[in-house]
Amino acid sequence: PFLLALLTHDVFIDGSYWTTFIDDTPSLFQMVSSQNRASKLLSYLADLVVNGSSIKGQVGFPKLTDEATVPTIYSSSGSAIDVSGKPPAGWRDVLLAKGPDGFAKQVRNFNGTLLMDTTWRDAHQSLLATRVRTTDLLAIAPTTAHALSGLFALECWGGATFDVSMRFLYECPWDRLRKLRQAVPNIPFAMLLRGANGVAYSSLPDNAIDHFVKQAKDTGVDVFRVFDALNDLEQLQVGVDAVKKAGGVVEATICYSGDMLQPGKKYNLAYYLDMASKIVQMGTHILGIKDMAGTLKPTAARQLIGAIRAQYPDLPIHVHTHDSAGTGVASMAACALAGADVVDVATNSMSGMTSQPSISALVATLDGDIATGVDAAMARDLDAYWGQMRLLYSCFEADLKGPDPEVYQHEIPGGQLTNLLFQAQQVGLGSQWLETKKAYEAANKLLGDIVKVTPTSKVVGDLAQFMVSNKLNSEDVNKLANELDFPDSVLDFFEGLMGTPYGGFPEPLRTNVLAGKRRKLTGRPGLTLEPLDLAQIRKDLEARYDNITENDVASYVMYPKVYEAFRAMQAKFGDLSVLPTRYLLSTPPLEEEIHVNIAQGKTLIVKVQAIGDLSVQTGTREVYFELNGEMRKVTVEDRL
Ligand code: 3PY
Ligand code: ZN
Repeated sequence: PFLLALLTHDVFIDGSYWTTFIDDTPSLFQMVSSQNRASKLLSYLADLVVNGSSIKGQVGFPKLTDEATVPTIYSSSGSAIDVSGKPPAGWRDVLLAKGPDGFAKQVRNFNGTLLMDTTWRDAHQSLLATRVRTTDLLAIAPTTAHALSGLFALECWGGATFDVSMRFLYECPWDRLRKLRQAVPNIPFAMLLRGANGVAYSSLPDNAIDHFVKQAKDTGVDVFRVFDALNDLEQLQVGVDAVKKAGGVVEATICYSGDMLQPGKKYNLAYYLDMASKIVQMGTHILGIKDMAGTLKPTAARQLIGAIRAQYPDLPIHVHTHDSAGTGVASMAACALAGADVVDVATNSMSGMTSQPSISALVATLDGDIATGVDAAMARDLDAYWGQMRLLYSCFEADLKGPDPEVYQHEIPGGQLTNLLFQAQQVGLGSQWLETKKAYEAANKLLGDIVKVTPTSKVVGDLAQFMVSNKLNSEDVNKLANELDFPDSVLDFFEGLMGTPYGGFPEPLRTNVLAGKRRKLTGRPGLTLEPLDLAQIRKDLEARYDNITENDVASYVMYPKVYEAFRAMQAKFGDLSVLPTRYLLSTPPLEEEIHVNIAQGKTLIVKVQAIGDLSVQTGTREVYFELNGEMRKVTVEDRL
């Protein structure tokens, strides 16, 4: 490409070049770089045209075949708001002015209940397999900064988004955070941190968590919801300490498990109050209550929040739920009435069922009683965009039809419920789904009725699927425990790599499962993990890849294999985050103009013109393109 750039340069063509022409003409290198990018992009499109989408988990094609339109929002006087201007001051301005302590105090003093919008993280994690891409978030970010300027926060990062963005969407999660931060200066950003597991599936060395959290804070996260999947306080503390050191807002969180209204429940009001007191001792700006399965019924919500509020009048309380059972709005309204300071909702088109309750439904429920700081009309108008996104990402829908009343029995967290249903639908067996839910309940009992949320929910899900596919009941598992070849996640759990469950591990099951395979950890896993040599990791990465930053080090530490695959994909196809989603997921129609902004002010206009016949000798096809008016041909292997 460099030679081509040189040979086609005007100065070369008219023969007027001079000896230092190459050194004096940096634009030649820029031309090469954009030609490289264009070639890589054409390689991706050629592969897409011949072999179909490479995005995992996709079934069918987007129902939205046009560019999504960004709605206009209007001020209370009825005039259209110019969203390219500075957005109104929000809670982030309070945070920047007063720091985390002053921010938390002001949140507690707010006369009403604030809202956190989870649309950019948990809602699409729960409904659309976490597949919403940066470009589609960025397109609505300026309008969101204006329309929802009164939000407590936008949850936009962490949880599964980190892993999925690199693994399945070929995008850099840090790049997403940085770009969104630039577009939304006024609303705090929140992330979900899995305590000592960071955003991974088991514990990492403590210094890896410190490093990751500092990067997250410096790149744009303000509020860190930190939980541990077994409510193990030692594991929780690792994440909390990391956030304190980084200067973020700490939201140390209790995972609500089961239904505390049921008599004889392991996780009852006394358990939660004890946990709350230990978290207060640990020191947190905000107390989080995370109802990941949506089993916090309105009466339980009133009792739980009421009791914590009575004991800790000054403590800000923030509640999270999923609407799986259909009670989300009622439960969050109950929390608000009982004194919660913040509750979670999602934009209407991305709410309900396994996602968070609807923002407009909750605002309407509280109307006349409790202020939320959210403009109801703007929230409604903004949602027009998300209605279109639901169509664009329709190929990742699990297609749940209504609330699942069995959630009180199986206690499957929202995101996992859609995931397991989707997998059962792929096998095509309706009965398999009912069996999976029953097996999940049985697996949970076998494991000792544990708190179920990533990564422990994966342990229960893996054991349930293992039982279904091997036709085992609970008795068989107990009897055959030392012979069975359990999934890795089950071994990790019993080894103690995810911490210790409340009430301890079930015995003799633990001993039998581990026999001859794994040791039994006694303390928290981080105590036996050597600190990482982060400077050396950086040097090693620099030797292998260009443009390594501390963000890359953090990505590699969290998911080494995923990071390597992501870089390999980038080396082959370039930065795919610039491609509009409908062209990533479905073949562009012949002759349709595809506009791709590869850099500021640099747009490629591509048309697919024809697809050649299959060459039987080479197993390849030729795809013909027009690129910015010029013909291009790409040869690609036909893998179908
Ligand atoms: C995650 O850890 O990804 C979760 O969403 C837990 O609820
Ligand atoms: Zn959630």
